[in-house]
Amino acid sequence: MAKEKDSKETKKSDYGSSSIQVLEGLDPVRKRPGMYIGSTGPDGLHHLIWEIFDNSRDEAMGGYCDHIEVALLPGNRIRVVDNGRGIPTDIHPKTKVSALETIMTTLHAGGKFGGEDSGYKVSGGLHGVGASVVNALSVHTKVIVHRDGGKFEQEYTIGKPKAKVKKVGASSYRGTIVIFEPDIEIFKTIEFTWNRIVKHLREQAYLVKNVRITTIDARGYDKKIDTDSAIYLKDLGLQVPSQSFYFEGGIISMVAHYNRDHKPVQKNIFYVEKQYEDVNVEIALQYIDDMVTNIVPFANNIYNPEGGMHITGFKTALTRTINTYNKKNNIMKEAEGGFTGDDVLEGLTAVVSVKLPEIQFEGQTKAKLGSPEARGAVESVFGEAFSEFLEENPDDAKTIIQKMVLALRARKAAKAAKDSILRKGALEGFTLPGKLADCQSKSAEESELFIVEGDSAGGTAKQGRDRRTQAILPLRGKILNVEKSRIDKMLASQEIKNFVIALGTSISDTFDLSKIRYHKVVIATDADVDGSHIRTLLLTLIFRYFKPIIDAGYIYIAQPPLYKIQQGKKVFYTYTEDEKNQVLKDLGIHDEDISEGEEEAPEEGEEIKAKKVPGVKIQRYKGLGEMNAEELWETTMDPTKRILKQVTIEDAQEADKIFDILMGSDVPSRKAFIQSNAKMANIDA
Ligand code: 0RA
Repeated sequence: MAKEKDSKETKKSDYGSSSIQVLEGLDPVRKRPGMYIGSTGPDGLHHLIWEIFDNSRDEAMGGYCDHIEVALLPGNRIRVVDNGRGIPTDIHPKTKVSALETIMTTLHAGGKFGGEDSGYKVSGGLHGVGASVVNALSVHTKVIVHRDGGKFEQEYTIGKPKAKVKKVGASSYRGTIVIFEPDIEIFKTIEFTWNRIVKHLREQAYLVKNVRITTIDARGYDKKIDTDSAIYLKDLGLQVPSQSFYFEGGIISMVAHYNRDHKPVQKNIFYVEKQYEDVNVEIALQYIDDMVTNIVPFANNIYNPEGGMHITGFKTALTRTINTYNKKNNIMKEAEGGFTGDDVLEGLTAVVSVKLPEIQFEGQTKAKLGSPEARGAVESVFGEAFSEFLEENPDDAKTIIQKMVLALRARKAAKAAKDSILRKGALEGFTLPGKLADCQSKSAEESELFIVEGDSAGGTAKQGRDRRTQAILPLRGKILNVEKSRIDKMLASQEIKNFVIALGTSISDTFDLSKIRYHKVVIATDADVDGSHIRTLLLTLIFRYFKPIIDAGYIYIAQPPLYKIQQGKKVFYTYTEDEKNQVLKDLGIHDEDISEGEEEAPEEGEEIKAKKVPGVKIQRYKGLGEMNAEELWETTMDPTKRILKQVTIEDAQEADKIFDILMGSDVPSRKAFIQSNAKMANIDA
């Protein structure tokens, strides 16, 4: 903590305890924790840290604090320290208790929620309700405040003060220390993820420049740590993991970090920070020599994976500014038709961060910013500043626009190719592919399409299926040779064309979900490298071109069993390692009965592994091809017995990312990915 400085005090003298509004007690938080922290799973658990950290971060954004430390302590405790003004400890006129107590025990209370003259007004909306929520969900909380020459403290048990705020000594420091232990009754399992905390805090350090953010993982430290008197634990020199972040450049550093392994097409990173009415807009961007777009949106320092109003405004202004500049300077006549939104996004890395007093998100999560005023503010601030940037950096403007011309040409070529494919009616489904063994039913609702790997698995599945409702489409193994996803290139692959025709929906402009021929599309590839490649490719294709099918819940992944266990006439299929062990136990078989080694030497190319147990045969399946038709039906296709995993957008997104790494032009990432996955060689989507 820093020594107390007078200059900090005078900055907001009216910001004492009187601006704190009082709302209600904490019972609702314990009754419905999900309402306040999103969930009581790992997300909610980590949210507690962000919530306490946010208060310190807001102090930093107000210019009152420049070092924050988040420590993981033994016994599931978290400790957050800052060198800000310290939570006021004087008596609140309305409640007659100290401001500290009010902030810690009253819902929605805190300087940040006060009136016009309260501190930096940034809260995360619904979930930004602060320290009292964390207090309510913790078995034990302690706050230590250094302020006004004294050291004060108060402790709480599930949100209730154990005693009044006490002055426990003198102090020449300023700042706040909060230590809390989440309540196991609420969270069931308490497991903090170090990497997740590091990632979040690094992101925050970019967003709040010139603030040092330290984190330290002292969970495994076996001697006592004096968490009451120590200030920053990092200074104690404990031999435990720690990280420290400080970025002078803020989001400029963030863009540079994202682009670190890429060739930039512009020399100078664009940057603007400006207030527009109530909205603060901060944007940094740089184009790289690649096709991918990476726009990273934040609203009040909360990441918005689905974008929202700020991103809409950003894209509008970007397209308009580029087209205006190009027209005026006539860099590329070819672009007379104008660049589309897609043309100007290729190869763009941008961080768009807005801050606004009354924030609204769309839907239940904070994934998408809803506040309409953010749109106009970004459009105006960014449009003006980016236009200026282009004028002032004509070399950068030229290389950026040249890159966009490439995108425009590729787009036009792809459209021509696609149009010709579509015109030929190749996808209209008049002629179903010969490889498809269709089902008899014409009702999509009851029909299922199984996509299997290779003709041999296709043959088995054809014999094993219920031909009335189940169709089989075998795909040839090596279909991965699809270049980066221009639609014409995708459709040049016969295997993919077969899949699209079998679906019946067509693709792109002519896509029509209502024409889908199966309400269950089941990807049933093997559990080996090739199998996961094909699965990844299919999920990527579906994610990029058939997202509504995922949204409709029609895409599934088959879950064939891992083991077949046979004892005499009894047969058990088990789908997990645990299940297998349970079955063996039920059969009265113990570990010592199982000897290592193959029961029968596997033939070449065959992957049956067996363990020796007298009288019992344990067979491990590696692929569907190892099963006969009856087994395949019983374990994987029979609707009354099989397990299907419904694919979510997140699964598909993940596959898309992996696909990008495997197939994309980002060579360093691909190398890193392949190296780090070489052992497993199993890209599970
Ligand atoms: C209310 C008013 C003031 C500061 C704070 C809250 C405050 C809260 C937290 C939580 C963690 N660290 C914090 N630092 C400050 C302003 C007090 C003043 O005017 O001096």
